[in-house]
Formats: sequence, structure tokens, C-alpha cells
Amino acid sequence: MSEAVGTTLSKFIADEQKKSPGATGDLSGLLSALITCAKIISREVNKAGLVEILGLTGRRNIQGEAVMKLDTFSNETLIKNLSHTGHLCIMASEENADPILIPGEYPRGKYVLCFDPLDGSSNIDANAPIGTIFSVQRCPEGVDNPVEALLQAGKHQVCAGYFLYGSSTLMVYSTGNGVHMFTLDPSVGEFLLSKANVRIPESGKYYSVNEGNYNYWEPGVQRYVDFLKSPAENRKPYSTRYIGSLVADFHRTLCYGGVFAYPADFKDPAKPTGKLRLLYEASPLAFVCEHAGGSASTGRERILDIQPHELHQRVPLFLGSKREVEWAKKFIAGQM
Ligand code: AHM
Ligand code: MG
Repeated sequence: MSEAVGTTLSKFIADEQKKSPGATGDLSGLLSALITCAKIISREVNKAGLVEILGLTGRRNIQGEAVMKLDTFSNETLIKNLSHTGHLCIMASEENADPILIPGEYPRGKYVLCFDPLDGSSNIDANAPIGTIFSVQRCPEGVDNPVEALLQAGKHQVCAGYFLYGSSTLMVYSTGNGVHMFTLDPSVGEFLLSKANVRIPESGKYYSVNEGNYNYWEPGVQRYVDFLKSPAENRKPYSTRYIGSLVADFHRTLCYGGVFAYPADFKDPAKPTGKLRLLYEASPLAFVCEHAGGSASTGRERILDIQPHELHQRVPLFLGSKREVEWAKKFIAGQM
């Protein structure tokens, strides 16, 4: 396989497929349909400042958050362009309360897809980077009800990744064989390989967290963040970087190392919870992060080991370089 910078994504996927004897081309077909969706979303995101597309639709999504028009557009683009492909048996989107069934007139395929169609959408009006996150699992044998197939632990993912609509549009993904990064060249309309086998640094100098929640964190998390920003162990204090767009905050963490965290908070003292969703956000990014040599944990449990019990389950998340995620676990366990 050529890993030369500039290789087209379609060739890269075809070469990857050749490495799996018995591959039917279904996953390659699904990825290629996803890539087409991302190109359409990218085009609209780039146009957003030019046309009257910004603003609230006036309805709220099932998480109770304001839904921007581009969220709806991205969600509909994915559903419309993936339902008929014959590669999927079911889908779930962060924007839909219920699973998305494949209409009866189309063939059912062997994969399950979960996605966050436009992560970070509260940043659209400020022109900050936003993205699409996806996770692919196999529909297990003997599961008659495809809804059950959605609730699988993240370690069973066969592919996960994201598209980042920033100063350029990127795709970063893994099928369990390294993490690879592609950049959309708008002049040819193709994603070109920008970096094969991306590795996250063993440690970094940035921490990325919404520190406005400090007073609602458990003491172990407070002590962890205090530790990062103090000049402990003969090192400089960590610097903070926080966009508020998970996919962009994670991408920076992947490139430079350090940690992204969205810990559980006690805003509702009876029900401490994280904010980010297991199936659409934490699990796919954990898959990418681990395959790049990093770690992903709730602070107590490996993200990829969590058996989901509901579609829109939220989890605490510590994601990034091994050293900083290990420290988080130790502070939470009271060992540091
Ligand atoms: P969403 O845009 O899909 O609702 O995602 C939630 C976003 C994440 O992108 C980001 O990490 C987080 O919410 C930021 O939350 P907060 O504003 O509480 O810091
Ligand atoms: Mg999101």
C-alpha cells in the first residue's frame, strides 16, 4: 500500500480493503457514501456565512438544546444518502430520539451506524470549527431486532472517525489499523492523504476543559485540574485550550497531546452526569484515540468497555495522551 502524502482517499480505502481477505467491499462502500455526505455538509458549512442559513429553526432537539439549521441539514443529508446504500441495517443520530430504520424498499446491510451530524453546532455563528463524528459496528449474528445492535460496547467498532470543518475540511478515521488523516482539496473535490499512521504524543502541554463547571466537579477532578495548572514535578503549568466543539478540541489534542476532559458534574446533585454522548461522541473518538496510542476513560472505566444501556446515554470523558488520562484516573481514585 502506498502511504504517500497526496494519495486519494478512495485509493487508500481500496488498498486497505485488499489487506482484509474476504472483505466484500461493504465497508468501503459505506465509507464512500459517508464521504460524499461530508463533502455536501462541508460545502454548506463553508457557505454558511454567505447565505441566510444561520439561525435557530425554532425547535429543540431531544437533548433540549437549540437546533441550528445546519444541524438539521447535516442530519437529513446523512439519513437521505445512507438509507438506500444496502450497507446498513440501522442508524442512530444524536439529533433523533429514536433509531433510524432502513425503509422497507431498500436492502438491509450488515453494518450499524451512529453519528453526531454536526458536533459543536453552538459555535456555528462564530465561525469556529465544527464536525461530523461517526461510528460503525457490525450487526451481530442472531440479532433479529436491529435496535439491539445499536447498544454494543465501543470495543466492537469496526471503524470510527470524524470530519472536521475548519480552516480546511479533514477526515480522520481508523478501521483498527492505524489512524489516518486526509484533507479535502476543494479544487479537485477529493480528500488527499495528509498523514498516515497518526500517533498522539505520549504527553502534551495543554488541558482542554470547561472550567466554568469547576464548582460542580467531584474533589478528585478539581485536584486533577489544580495539579495540571500548577508548576508541579519540575514542569511548567499546563496551558488551557478550549473551543467548546468536541471534535475540534479532540483534533488539537490528537495533534499536540495533552487531555480533553468533560467530567461528570453535580449541577443536578441527585444525578451527577457527563454531558457527552457515549454512542455518538465518546466511543468513536475513544476508538480513534486508542488506535493513535492514547487513552479514553470516564475516570473510572475504559470508554470502549462500557456496555451502553440506552441510545442517548451520557458519560464523563477524559481523552488524550496516556500520561494525562492516567493522572485523571489516579486523582479520581484518590491515589494522587
Ligand atoms: P453538540 O454540539 O453535539 O451538542 O455537542 C456538545 C458540545 C461538544 O462539542 C463540546 O465538547 C461540548 O458540548 C461543550 O459543552 P460546554 O458548552 O458545556 O462546554
Ligand atoms: Mg456533539
